[in-house]
Amino acid sequence: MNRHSYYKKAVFLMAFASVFAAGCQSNNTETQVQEEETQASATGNKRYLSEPLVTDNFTADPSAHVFEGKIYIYPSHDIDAGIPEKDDGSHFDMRDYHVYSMDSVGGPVQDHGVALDIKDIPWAGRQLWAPDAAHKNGKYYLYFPVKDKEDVFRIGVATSNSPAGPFKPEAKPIANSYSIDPAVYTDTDGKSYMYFGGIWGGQLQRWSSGTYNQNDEYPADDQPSLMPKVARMSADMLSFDGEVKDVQLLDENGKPLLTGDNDRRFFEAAWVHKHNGKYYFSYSTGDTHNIAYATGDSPMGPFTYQGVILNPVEGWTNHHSIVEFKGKWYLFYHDTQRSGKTHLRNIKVTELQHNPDGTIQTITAQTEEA
Ligand code: FUB
Repeated sequence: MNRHSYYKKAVFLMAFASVFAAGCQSNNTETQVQEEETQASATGNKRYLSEPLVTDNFTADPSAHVFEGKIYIYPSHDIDAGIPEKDDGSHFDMRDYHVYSMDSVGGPVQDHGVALDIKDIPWAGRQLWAPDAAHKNGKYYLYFPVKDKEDVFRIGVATSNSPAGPFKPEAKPIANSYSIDPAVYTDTDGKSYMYFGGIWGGQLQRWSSGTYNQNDEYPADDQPSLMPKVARMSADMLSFDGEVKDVQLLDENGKPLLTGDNDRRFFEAAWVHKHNGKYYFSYSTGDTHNIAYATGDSPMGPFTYQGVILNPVEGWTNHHSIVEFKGKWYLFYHDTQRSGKTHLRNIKVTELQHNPDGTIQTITAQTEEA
């Protein structure tokens, strides 16, 4: 399968980023990276669609929601932990979450401080990856993937009375949860669903048999690809109500997308939004890392592939969220503008347009001038 070409692509992009971030290579501290970011931007001849929303922390994987009349953002908090770059993503060694809020897009961004720390999660081992949040029954829920003490990614939940936290984690991970990138969508009828899964560092390829297998197993290129997962949430939002199912991503002929279809098949970063009665399932693709979307008539799927929302961004990961606020739709995403390093990202926002026929206009986050 494409694991090795995927790794080569990451190496290529890292090399590109290193040239782009000339002068940043020999040091790893955030302060030094900050001092050199202006120079890095200037040497790259790049034009960015949006500027970083946060500049005193590195942030990624922004899950945005409207709570209490504001936009709240739940990102990963990237750090340089000094872990060497590794094929399994060990260098993405994040240890806490900060929550951010904005009264308006373009206005000031407030940092609400540490909302959850890995040392307060009794079952956690390492690597707090992309979180999401939800609101129900007057409570706020933070969903987070982290490796347990056996180094297997599981998904946990923590609760708070405030969207800003701090959040108190449950004693155990959500039963039957695995892999990464939880995204919780609450439908207009009040039912909630968790979408999750991520390939390669996210370990989804180790769960094909239904139980964890130390070895990576990928379907052949001409076989249906690994699909993201979905589960209904229980009324108290703390567990799955029923079994975990595949989210079927189909092509224009109603056939499952194939492993070899790298431009369209699932990789990671699931998100669901609803527009004009249609459900939009969006995600990062194959080894190409477009943010693509597929649409369907039920939150459980199936979803039919439609196109690209966001072309690949600088830095090889691509992870987004989509939210409506005061009558406009926004795409939150990240890139590596500030650091030029794949694991030190910065979150951004731009407007997203649905066309009258329900398709979404493709966004390009950066252009390079000759
Ligand atoms: O931030 C760590 C991982 O990188 C996320 O879980 C993935 O979606 C990718 O953005």
